[in-house]
Amino acid sequence: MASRIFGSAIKRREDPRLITGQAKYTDDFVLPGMAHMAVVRSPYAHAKIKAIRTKKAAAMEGVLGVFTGKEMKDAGFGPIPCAWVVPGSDTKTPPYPPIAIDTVRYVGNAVAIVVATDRYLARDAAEAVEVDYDPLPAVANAEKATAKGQPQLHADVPNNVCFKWTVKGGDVDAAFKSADVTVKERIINQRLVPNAMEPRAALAQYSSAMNEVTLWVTSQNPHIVRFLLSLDTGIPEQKIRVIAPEVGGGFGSKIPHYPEDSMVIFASKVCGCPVKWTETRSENFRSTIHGRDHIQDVEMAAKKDGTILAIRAKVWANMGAYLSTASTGIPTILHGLMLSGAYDIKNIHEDVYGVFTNTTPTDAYRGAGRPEATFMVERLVELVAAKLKMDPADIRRKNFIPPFKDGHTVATGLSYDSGNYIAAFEKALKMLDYAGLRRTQAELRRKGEYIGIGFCTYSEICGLGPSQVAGAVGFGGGLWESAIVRFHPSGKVNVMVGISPHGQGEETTFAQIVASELGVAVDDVEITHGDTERTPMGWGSYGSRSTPVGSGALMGAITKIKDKAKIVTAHLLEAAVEDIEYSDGRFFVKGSPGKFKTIQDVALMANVAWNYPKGLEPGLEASAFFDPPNFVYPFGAHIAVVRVDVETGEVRLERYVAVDDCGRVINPMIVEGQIHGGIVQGIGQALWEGAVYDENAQLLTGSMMDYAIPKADYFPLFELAMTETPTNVNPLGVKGIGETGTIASTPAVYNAVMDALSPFGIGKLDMPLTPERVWRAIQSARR
Ligand code: MCN
Repeated sequence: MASRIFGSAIKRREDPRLITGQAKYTDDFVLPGMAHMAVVRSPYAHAKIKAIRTKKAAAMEGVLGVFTGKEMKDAGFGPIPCAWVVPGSDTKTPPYPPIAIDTVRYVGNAVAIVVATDRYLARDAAEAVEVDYDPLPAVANAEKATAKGQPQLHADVPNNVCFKWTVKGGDVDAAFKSADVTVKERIINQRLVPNAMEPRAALAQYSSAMNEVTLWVTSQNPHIVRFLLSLDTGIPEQKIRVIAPEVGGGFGSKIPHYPEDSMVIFASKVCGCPVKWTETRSENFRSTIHGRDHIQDVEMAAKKDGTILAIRAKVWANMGAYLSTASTGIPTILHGLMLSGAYDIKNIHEDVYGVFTNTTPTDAYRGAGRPEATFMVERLVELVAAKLKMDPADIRRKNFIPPFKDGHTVATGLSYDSGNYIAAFEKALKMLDYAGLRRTQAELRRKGEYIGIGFCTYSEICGLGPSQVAGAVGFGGGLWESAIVRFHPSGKVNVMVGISPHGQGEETTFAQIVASELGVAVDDVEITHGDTERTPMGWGSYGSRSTPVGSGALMGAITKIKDKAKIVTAHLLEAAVEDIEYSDGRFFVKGSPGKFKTIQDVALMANVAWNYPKGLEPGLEASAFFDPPNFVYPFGAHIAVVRVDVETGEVRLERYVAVDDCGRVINPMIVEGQIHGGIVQGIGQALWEGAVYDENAQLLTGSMMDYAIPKADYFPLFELAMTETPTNVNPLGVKGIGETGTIASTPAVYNAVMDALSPFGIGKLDMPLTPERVWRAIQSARR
């Protein structure tokens, strides 16, 4: 029984409450005497604040108070801390006041807050707050912002350069000199706006008698938020309880500790009542972090036979106006170190400039750094193939890192855990019938119909940990996880974990692990997460780390439970502990499988402790911590087939084949769901999504009317398959899967569109590949 639970597609236990409206999100909480907060935000991208007149708003019905940044500062609330300072880069971390004090630096920057008895009164009063601005010139483009004479965002950050960071391996100059071919490209990896279904929200209940606070907040990592709040609110960490109740998606955008977290705590403190803030969708566009936004100048060198020799790149990464929690790590560690992708590229050199601009701060958005790296490499590989007139499948075959099980070190210094790239790729090609499809493509072209086939073969870094590396790369926290497994007398189990899933399904998969390992029914296992008072410390759910790292902690606790159960069983069966074995839910005496105790028998006896080994602690509960020895590196091959309507420029997805490898799979249905969502999100970037700022750094795409996110009916059924290459960095051999789809699908679809357009001589277009952009390119090619 037991072994079948791990690896089976049981239904997500989270879903009934989610689809019947019984789940409780932050905005659903209503506390007695609760007030509401609205935020006055800057309409200017860059301006001095000359005056803030609050009298009129303060006098409005129901208004409890109107507060400015200065008042918050005077009350002891400090700047929002950045948790990642890139080592060796002289990172500038100018203060990020939760409410701007004398200067606003992006559209949406908070200027004042209003607290009122009702949400709508608060918003009306926020409109009555009068702010006099002295507008300043603004800049939104990261490369431009570094030029002389451009607006300066922060006094002590010359040319707006937040950091310069370099990654180097091998000898790039020599490789370029010895190359037969080189290719060059400027890639704009455009800015994206995360749009979780549930916008952000925060509700604070502060107690002045105790100087303690409970914060309900839309967070992917409540323990990190608590730690950071202890640094900027002046409330000691043990007095802060952070609860992430149901969280309706995050995709990275709910990692940061946001200004509004501090604002509601401040407001609750000064108003003496609980205070809630819930973001509107248009606030989400301006004030929740954005993702990507790289300008990349890239080159690749290769031999005539297609052997890739080197990559050289210079990247301007737009950090926005301030540093968000994890922002500096994205274009450096998670991007720059991954430039080898799935290939054996011996020489790599990249310079990354992190740049402040008058835009919303950027931070992690699904994939975070790896989509930007993968797109770069996958484009360069295609360009080299085109120049050498090589089949894009063959150039990949030629350059893959050969299969490995126990580590492979790439030029950037990372040691990949395990991989078999060629196997995943060949499987995908077979599913597609690649040769047949190329023939079909040629026939269609003769009829004036244009389909394109696009590849992405990737390797990505996730399962973020170990902590030592976190420290070495400048991350201000740890990257281990912890878990507590508690058996009740009835044999039922409570598991408390430090991770904080928000849609991914670990309440189901972690119960599957406990059930498989200990011989209890899945439904007898309850998983608790997302509350700093009810769960042990954890560093959060992002970087597809909950399963690879979190399951390591869970397995540690399970092992301790098994060890103790053996002692109890030995006592009950009057046998030696060394003779007790465990299999399929039974603890038995070696050689006599009929003489056994179940975990439920043991749980009862351990809890009542009537007939119990002398000196052994009662109870059946264990806690464990797990710090992995390395990251994990899932990989795979995605292939998109698109049809371009040359009269309208519309791109339609005809087929999508994906073979992914995340090591051992706990729940194939959940894994498929993760891949589906990821693929859709990545295709959003390729075809439709993009945040656009004008020359005054006004956000032109500030609503769903101007920013297109994908809809289900745009897609064919995805054809998915897996290969299984376990990792040896955690006890279960599992790698993460939460981001692979997003990382792989953008280049796969982009490459497919370029393939379709190749008869027109079109080799490059900026994303998103909207019908208008594609149509214009075809028109000008025809002319
Ligand atoms: N899983 C599995 N077998 C494996 C690997 C994973 O069964 N070998 C299961 C896991 O147990 C879990 C799910 O797949 O149920 C995803 O696990 P994992 O890859 O560990 O990713 P995380 O749980 O750490 O989630 C983070 C990842 C990221 S970084 C983003 S961004 C993202 C994503 O997950 N945001 C999401 N998927 C999301 N899905 C939803 N619904 N909402 C988001 O905000």
